[in-house]
Amino acid sequence: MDYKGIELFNEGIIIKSVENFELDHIFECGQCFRWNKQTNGNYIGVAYGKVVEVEKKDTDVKIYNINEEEFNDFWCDYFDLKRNYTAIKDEFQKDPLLKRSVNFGHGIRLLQQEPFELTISFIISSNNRIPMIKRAINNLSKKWGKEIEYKGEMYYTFPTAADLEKASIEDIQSCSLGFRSRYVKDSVHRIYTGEVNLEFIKSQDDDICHEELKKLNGIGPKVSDCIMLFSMQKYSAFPVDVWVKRAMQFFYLAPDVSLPKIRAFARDKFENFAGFAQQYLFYYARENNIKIE
Ligand code: 8HG
Repeated sequence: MDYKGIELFNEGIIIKSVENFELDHIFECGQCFRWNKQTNGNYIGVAYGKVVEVEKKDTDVKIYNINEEEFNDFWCDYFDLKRNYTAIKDEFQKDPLLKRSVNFGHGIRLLQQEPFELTISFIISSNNRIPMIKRAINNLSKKWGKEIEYKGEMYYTFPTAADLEKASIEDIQSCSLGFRSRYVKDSVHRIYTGEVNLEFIKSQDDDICHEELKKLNGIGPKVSDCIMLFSMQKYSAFPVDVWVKRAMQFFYLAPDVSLPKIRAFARDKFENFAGFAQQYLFYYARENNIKIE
């Protein structure tokens, strides 16, 4: 457990003495698209149909707009608070190469996000940049999600498969999804009809989960790894995008290694913790704009 307990305050709950929890590291490390930094440093996000605000105060974390029951039933796992990240980092820090990335992103935690939202979001992520991905997801949510007011502002939940099934291909295109629109349309339909069951896929072991997700159009190995890592708790996943490729080349491998070889090397090296290693590497490489000669 990475926290001591919780207390209540009038607007939500306070998680006491939290370890390994930095807002910027968690929300900017590439795993989520619906959390935004506010001018006061807090983050506001929409997840599982709720608007939630998070603030860090010394070693306490305040979560606005949730109650104790919701924390215990749900948000505690969403923030992966039962996991001991110190133990993971201690192991990684034995590797002098990984140590630099771990120290840099020391407050990263992998959020346990919603499988449908992440499937659609990471289909949108292919060949795309994070600000554009965020914009497209926001457009879809505005058009097909549910409106919720928080502190006088309007927020939108991520649409359900039933909500999105109503959207035509033109509607989806108008949300700036480009060539990914037809992949989203097709995946939504197959999930909506039950032909593809994400909960069943989530219940399978890592390799089957990876293969099953790839059966959807628009999902290759990298997108499949992101979905299983960020919403299905499959921690042997090692998504290799351009940043992780550069980081692996920079730290471990020759420059001409192929993506599947990088993935295999990392899964062999980090085993069931590959996904955590990947996140420290992705955040380090992207924030420091590392380049390979
Ligand atoms: O957390 C991520 N890890 C990896 N390996 N790739 C990611 C993450 N988040 C994210 O958006 N991507 C992909 O990287 C999507 C997009 O193709 C690119 C943006 O830098």
